[in-house]
Amino acid sequence: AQIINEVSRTFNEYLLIPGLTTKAHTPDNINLETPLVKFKKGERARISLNIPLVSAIMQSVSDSGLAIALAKQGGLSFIFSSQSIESQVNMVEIVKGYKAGFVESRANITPEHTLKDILALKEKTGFSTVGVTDDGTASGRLLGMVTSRDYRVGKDNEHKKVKDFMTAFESLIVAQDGISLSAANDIIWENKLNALPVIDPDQHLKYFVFRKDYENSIQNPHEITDAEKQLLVGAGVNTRDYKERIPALVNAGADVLCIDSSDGFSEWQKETIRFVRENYGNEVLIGAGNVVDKEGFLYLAEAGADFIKVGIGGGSICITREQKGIGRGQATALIEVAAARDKYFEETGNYIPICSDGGIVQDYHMTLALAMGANFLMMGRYFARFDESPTRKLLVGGNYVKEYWGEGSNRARNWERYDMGGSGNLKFEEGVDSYVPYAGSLKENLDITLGKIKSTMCSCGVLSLEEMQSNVKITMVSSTSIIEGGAHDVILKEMNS
Ligand code: MZP
Repeated sequence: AQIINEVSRTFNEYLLIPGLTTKAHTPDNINLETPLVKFKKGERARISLNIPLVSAIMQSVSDSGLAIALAKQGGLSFIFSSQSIESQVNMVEIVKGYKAGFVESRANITPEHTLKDILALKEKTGFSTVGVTDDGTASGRLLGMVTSRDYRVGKDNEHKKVKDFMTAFESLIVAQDGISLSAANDIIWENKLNALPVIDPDQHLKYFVFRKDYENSIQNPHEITDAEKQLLVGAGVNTRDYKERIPALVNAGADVLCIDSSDGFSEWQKETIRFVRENYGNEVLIGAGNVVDKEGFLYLAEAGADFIKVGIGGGSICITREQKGIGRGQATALIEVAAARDKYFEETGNYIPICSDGGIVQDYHMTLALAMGANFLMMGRYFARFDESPTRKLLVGGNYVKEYWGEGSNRARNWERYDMGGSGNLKFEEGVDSYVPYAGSLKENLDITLGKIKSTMCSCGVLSLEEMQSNVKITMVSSTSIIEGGAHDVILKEMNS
């Protein structure tokens, strides 16, 4: 074997050194925009993000609820691929349909709630839509509230309930999957509803959108147009069923795809990218990974990846390093791949953004990763803590927690992510099932995190991520100076009380 003597390092072992802060270096002037996909010298990326954060391709992180919340803040989610094609497509459609009034809420409303309770929830959450689905699960998660058995449209008393809700909310959605358009229109006529039946290409009803003034008139059937598709959403794919999954996701309107694998330096990934290029040219955007060195980067760059993810074994729920002995300290992997990306750009004129995936623990690790050359960051643990993540919030040992499990755990059974060929199943676990501390709403937390990133950039005297990558100085720290960085040699009051 070739032995690399350089120790591979994590973010914790580095700090940023302040540069000159001028009067122009204020948080309001900081621009966090970043390219998501490759572009040629002198051109701009077809998709850029307003903030350099994406959520992990994981069951316990990226469903439509989180995707909507993050896209609204300028980031992007990759809807997890360890589910049926149909249900992944459904989640993508929910995000893309959001503008058409499809979904807006995460408050847990039960049939027991009175209108007064709901108004209080509305006040608290700022959500403006309440929804009803057939079974309260599946697509019900998007609204996660009441079932249409409780509030079926068309019966007098429930009609009243609909009316009550309408005084509190902008729109009410009742999913009645699969009803024909004419049956949907009958319901609307019979009940004198001002509702928009949203239909699929087969003219079957997907859902109604009720308007605030729903008693006034009857609207024409309404299909989601390309103008209403405003929120960005990505979707994970694997190297097994990509010939079926990719066309379905493209049809559903996914803006960008990403091959989800723990080790992306493989012919399987090259074949998957080739499938996209042969069938869609450069129209469909697809990222690949994960890699941890320049050879892996160059292989996927040459294969035609639109962005490349970096990181093996650094994820908070990941035990790949223990199980297989592969991986690399995240900071070292990132620094090497960023240098390879820059050299590749110099030589070919093609800039391929890189994403640092996994291992972010502190907010300042994000700033470090961006300064080390990441164009954007993928995080699981960070987002799993929020209200909008799809998992249960539980009270454990007196503290609120959210569930968070790895794609390589027995719970997720995402064997395609760890596929090394041969017959398909999860042969051994590479991830754990865990809890993370519950942290509240995505927006509130993200505002604080972005505030910290911007403040650090002001300290470093830079206004954009590009400037940060070229100008900032980073220093390694000894283990003793890491201790110096926390509160030390004092008796903390809260520990004593
Ligand atoms: P983190 O943000 O929780 O530290 O890491 C999230 C990343 O860990 C994911 O984006 C993915 O690359 C990786 N991951 C997901 N599941 C597993 C696993 O079960 C894993 N081992 O390593």
